[in-house]
Amino acid sequence: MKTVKIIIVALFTIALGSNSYAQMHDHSQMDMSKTKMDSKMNMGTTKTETIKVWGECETCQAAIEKAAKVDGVTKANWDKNTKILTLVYNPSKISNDDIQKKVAAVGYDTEKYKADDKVYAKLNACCKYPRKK
Ligand SMILES: [Cu+2]
Repeated sequence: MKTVKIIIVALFTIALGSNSYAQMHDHSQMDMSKTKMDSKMNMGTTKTETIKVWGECETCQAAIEKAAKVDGVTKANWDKNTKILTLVYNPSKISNDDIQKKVAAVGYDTEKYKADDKVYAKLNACCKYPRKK
């Protein structure tokens, strides 16, 4: 057990040593490893964005979040007071526009896409938000 610990410490020392060596002598390599680390911390390539989505109540919230949470979207939270939908998604899998289209498709206007009048008409009475012009 002790030997394993020593080996781990030794490996760490080597890794840290070679890393600082690279930082001192090769700036391009340093930048590369930094970028790699940043993307790892972001779980790959996720993006956080907020969009305005018109709606009224908790029912709207559930519908909006469900519609927005498609493949590639890791987080979709809509605030009924601010009408802001916060998205965390992978832009290589889906675009902000496509997510907005999904939300509009279930009856809620987004800042870029307007829901179909027929779909809007089918919303619960409590969900009939004042529509944007
Ligand atoms: Cu509602």
